[in-house]
Amino acid sequence: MANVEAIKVQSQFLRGTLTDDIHQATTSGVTAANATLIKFHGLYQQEDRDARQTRKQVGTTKVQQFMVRSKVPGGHLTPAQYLAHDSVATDVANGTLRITTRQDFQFHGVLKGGLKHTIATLNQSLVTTLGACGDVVRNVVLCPCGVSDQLREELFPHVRQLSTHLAPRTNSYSEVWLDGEKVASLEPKEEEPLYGRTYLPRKFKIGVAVPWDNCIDVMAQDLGFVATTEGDHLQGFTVYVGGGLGMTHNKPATYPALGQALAWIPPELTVPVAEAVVKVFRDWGDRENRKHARIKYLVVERGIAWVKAEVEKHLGFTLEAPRAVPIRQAHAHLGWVAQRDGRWSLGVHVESGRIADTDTQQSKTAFRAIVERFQPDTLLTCDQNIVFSNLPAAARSEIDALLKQHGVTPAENISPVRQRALACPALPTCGLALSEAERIFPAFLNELEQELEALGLETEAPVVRITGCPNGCARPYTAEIGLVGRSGDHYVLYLGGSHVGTRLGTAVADLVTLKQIVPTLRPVLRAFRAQRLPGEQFGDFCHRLGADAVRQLIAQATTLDSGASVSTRAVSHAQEASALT
Ligand code: SRM
Ligand code: SF4
Repeated sequence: MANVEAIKVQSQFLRGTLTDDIHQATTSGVTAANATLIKFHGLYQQEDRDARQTRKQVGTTKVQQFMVRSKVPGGHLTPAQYLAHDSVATDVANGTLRITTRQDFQFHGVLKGGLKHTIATLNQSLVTTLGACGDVVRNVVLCPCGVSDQLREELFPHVRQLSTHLAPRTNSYSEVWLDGEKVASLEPKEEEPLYGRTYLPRKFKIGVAVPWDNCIDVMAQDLGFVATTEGDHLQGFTVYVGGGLGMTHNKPATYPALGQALAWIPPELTVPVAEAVVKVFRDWGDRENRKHARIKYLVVERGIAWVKAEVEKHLGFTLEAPRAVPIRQAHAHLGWVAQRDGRWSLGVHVESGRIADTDTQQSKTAFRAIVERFQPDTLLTCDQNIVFSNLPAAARSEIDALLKQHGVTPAENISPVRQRALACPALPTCGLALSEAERIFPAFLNELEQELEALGLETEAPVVRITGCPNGCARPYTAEIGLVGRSGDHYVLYLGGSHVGTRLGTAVADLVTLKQIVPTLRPVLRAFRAQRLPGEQFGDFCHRLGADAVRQLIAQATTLDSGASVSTRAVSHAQEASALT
């Protein structure tokens, strides 16, 4: 058994010695076992890795800080919930709020003494952090498809039910963080009927999408539901199992995978089927090797038919065959949109999801002012953007002026390539980062925008995503251009994913320095301009050309440019990934 399994078993439903540990004033952090348990409570112990260098030079003690993740089902927040997050960011975190790639909010830089305040403030507004991280079902994501759409209204209750039904039940959360106080509608029961003492072998992710908008990357979820419709109404779901992206460099036994179609189900089976799939993972997932513990490995190794048979054993009946639901588009959800009820919603682009006040733009102040003044509901997107909904038409000009006054770029001025671009946090907070991501992304995107413009491709919107390591938090493997941190200044370049997240990219160049990424892309972009079919997207073009031809294009250009140094050898995991597409 992996060490984490023993920690879970001995923890008394995630209590450990946390109650004492968080009051221990002589240490900035918590014990190693508690550091594992707090993940289930939505917290990560971290060190500021910029400060680490100085600390090592001057020999001072390590100062631990915490990342706190709140769980926001379907990305939906009431005005009070948004404002609670805003105040925590100001009062006890590093002053920023970060929209995650799963529609949650994260705070960074919270000190141990600020944790209880953070959790209590969020709980007061009926937001929990329990189960935002850890070996449980994580936040359930949903396309914000049209705050104007009838369908979201029909889909959202499913998201809520999944979220509530699959949440951990332990009382330890309220005991440790809320001094035993329980906010009525968040009150958990002291037993874990689904999870038991060992919870799941690993994290488990669920997403709900519609065929005309895969902004949530449904095929990358452990369990994905794609709605089928009759007119404007929900008819049922085609269910996908076994998506997951994490891998380790040079370990071909680890690889990204897309979900495979399991069955079609009517809406009333959403929760029973989800529970059955989670139970199959609970009972059959690898509890020895955490690198092999995701459900994708069960699906690939035992086959989707085996998974279906196991799910049916739990359900006690046979499931219908999956229905084809071709996924057609994925939207950034930006700009003003008229709602069905006559009101309006506004999607605002947030670079890398970081809501902050800087010298050039004050999105944090602007967003707080919008929420305080107009009381909109807020939707966070899996592309790290934000949508304010239910706004009166009369508010539009005032909100536009407010955003302008605070330097927030309006949607129409965000270049197509930027709108859905994603970066993970990486340095300085993420302990697993091998390279930079969020901090270098704006400059990289500037360079890419200029290149696209120089080639006359500025209206193209290839999906670009970067991560500081191969864990895949910004989903680079389903992007059309994926950059994955290798070490320091070097990245692996993935091309050929689809614009709508239905195909994995392939690694076409390894150890590319940051400076060389755009020059490496240049010959491929030129070939795209010259040889694309009418309406063909960049990712589809790279896929049609094939990874070897793309590598050749890059190698030829590299030979011509004597200063460049790019290894185009195929990295072993790429072959695994493309074999699955
Ligand atoms: Fe992630 C671990 C950030 C979405 C795969 N992820 C981490 C940690 C907690 C680092 C750690 O374990 O010490 C990162 C915290 C960094 C920081 O300083 O904030 C982290 N992951 C994120 C977020 C914040 C990235 C973002 O840019 O928004 C996303 C939070 C989502 C949420 O609200 O729940 C985030 N992580 C993802 C996704 C994308 C998704 O789910 O759609 C993936 C790929 C899909 C998947 O799960 O396969 C992802 N994160 C991982 C993995 C690899 C898991 C694996 O199977 O190997 C790790 C490492 C681990 O779990 O050991 C990881
Ligand atoms: Fe950290 Fe890697 Fe995830 Fe980026 S992809 S947040 S570097 S774990």
